[in-house]
Amino acid sequence: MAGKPLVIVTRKLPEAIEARMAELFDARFNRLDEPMSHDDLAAAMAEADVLVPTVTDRIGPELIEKAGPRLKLIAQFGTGIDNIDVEAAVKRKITVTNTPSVLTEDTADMTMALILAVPRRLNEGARRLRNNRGVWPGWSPTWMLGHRIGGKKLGILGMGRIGQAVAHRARAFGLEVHYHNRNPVNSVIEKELGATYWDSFDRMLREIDILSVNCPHTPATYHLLNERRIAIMKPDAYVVNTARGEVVDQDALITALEEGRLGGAGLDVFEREPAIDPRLLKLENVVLLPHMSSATVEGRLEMGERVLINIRVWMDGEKPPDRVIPAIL
Ligand code: 8YV
Repeated sequence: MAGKPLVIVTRKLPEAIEARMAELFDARFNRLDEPMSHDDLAAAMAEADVLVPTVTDRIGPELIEKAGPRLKLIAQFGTGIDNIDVEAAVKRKITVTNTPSVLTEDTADMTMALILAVPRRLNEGARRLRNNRGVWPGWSPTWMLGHRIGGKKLGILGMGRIGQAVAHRARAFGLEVHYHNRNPVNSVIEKELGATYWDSFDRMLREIDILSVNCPHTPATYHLLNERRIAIMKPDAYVVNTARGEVVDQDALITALEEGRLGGAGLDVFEREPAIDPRLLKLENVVLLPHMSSATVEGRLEMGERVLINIRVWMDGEKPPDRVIPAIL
């Protein structure tokens, strides 16, 4: 393309990334570290050649409809793209890209941290000390007992890049790996992970001790873990979610936890973020994190680099490497 494209970035990004963007593009940044309002987003989309949004921007069909004729690329800073109506964008000949792979390991690390933290009551123990200003009764044979990780059955919902990275870690901790996915993964990978494929999510749920949600949020995965399915899980099973809140019916999960029909939960994502249901805050056996599984300095820089590559390749008139193809195509 002739001249520099107008690139509008909706959120504050790492300094080094913004500096590089300022060199390469006619870049406009959001100086406030807050999501843009709907109107500001609409104004940005009316004007820009490239929009760089994040998970906190809801780019629905009505915003895409109103996009200006110059908008040709939505280069999401993030892997999940459930905040963008990709189908509507592609119909308007707007390319959508994301930043896959670079946050796989960080997200899997945090998933593993939750898989350990919930059964071992890590957060609860830490809170006891902190809330009592360091006063505790001293070691006891029966106090703060959690449950052993090794030998338990982990069920991974969604065996993509992150699911597989979780499986690798889980095996090292002696967990038996089970998974449900649209299709089984390649048999070599399956063997390497020692993973058992379950065609039926329901049947897997009945067997496992810990469920890790690692699939994207799509219309097909919305509330995949619903009231009926929670009811067939073991009453002492744990649910860990570092994917998207919408994959789990949060109300049903809370009710099951309140009624003691589940052992606990580790949640990094929620339905209706950034709102946190106050009932969750009252549950001892729930570890809550503020959507921070991919939050590492290294990861954020690599995400920014992916965004830069996608924009530059698009500027060269080529197809950006991380194009998101809607399911219908
Ligand atoms: C990102 C995420 O940081 O990439 C994702 O899908 O959920 C996050 O961890 C966020 O999406 C940034 O847009």
